Amino acid sequence: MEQSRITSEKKNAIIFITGATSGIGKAVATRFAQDGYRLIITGRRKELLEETARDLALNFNVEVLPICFDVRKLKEVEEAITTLPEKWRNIEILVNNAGLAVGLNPIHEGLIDDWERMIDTNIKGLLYVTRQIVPMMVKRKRGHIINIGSIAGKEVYPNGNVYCGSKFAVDAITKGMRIDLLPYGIKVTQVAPGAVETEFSLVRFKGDHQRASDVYKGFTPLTGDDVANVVYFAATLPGHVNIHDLVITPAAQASASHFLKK
Ligand code: NDP
Ligand code: 8X3
Repeated sequence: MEQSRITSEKKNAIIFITGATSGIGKAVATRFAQDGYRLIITGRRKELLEETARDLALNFNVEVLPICFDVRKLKEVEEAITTLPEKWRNIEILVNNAGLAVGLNPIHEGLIDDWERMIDTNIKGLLYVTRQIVPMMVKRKRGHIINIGSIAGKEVYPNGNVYCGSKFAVDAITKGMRIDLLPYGIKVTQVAPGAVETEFSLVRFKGDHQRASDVYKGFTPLTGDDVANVVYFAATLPGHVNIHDLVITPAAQASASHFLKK
């Protein structure tokens, strides 16, 4: 009874997903669209974002608002969120997904620009978006924030240094959010995946397709849909239930750096 009340209430709800032009974010948007949620989707690649919005609206008969901005740019984030039309302001679920790894170098050979891109996107970008959206949730005394962390935020692997650091930060920030937002009835969840085959490795290896596809050779990686199903599950539990933290890996992955490869 409780479950169905909450589920039907949530069906008209608005879900805000950062980084929905590909991979996990796009799969999350699709999963929620399938069940009739209203979506705000974001990303930097304007054409791709608008095409994604059109496809989702058409295929699932839902309202989709695409807003194009770079999570690293505070002014763009503020402008995008403060100017949301009135009917899009009651955001029920925020999925902080936009993120990336750039490079895989030992610390003494790391490129400062790579480090800054990861820190600015994965930590500061997540904070900029959260800071704009959460006061609206606090005011309404409801909401759910789902941060996409990583197994790299649980364990460090060789050459993962700064990417791992950025995801350890997401892990800590998620815990802090949960404590601070407790009085306002806002749930906070982290979903921390292992290897998921998306554009992630292509971005990490700066467009080197061979290196990117080698990452997933010899085992079956997760898909964006696998992670989206878990996000959906966490988001649609009854009101009194919250998942704090969920690590999901391919069956062939036992830790950040242990894989069973054929
Ligand atoms: P993708 O590269 O496929 O997707 C990343 C998304 O983030 C894209 O939509 C991209 O959109 C967006 N994005 C990146 N930088 C910015 C930015 N500065 N401003 C706005 N949007 C941005 O990778 P995944 O789907 O795999 O990654 C999604 C999240 O999952 C990331 O946080 C990643 O760290 C995490 N993760 C991934 C794992 C994996 O193995 N793939 C495992 C564990 C966690 P656009 O380029 O249009 O801006
Ligand atoms: C992405 C997974 O293991 O490449 O967060 O860091 S990993």
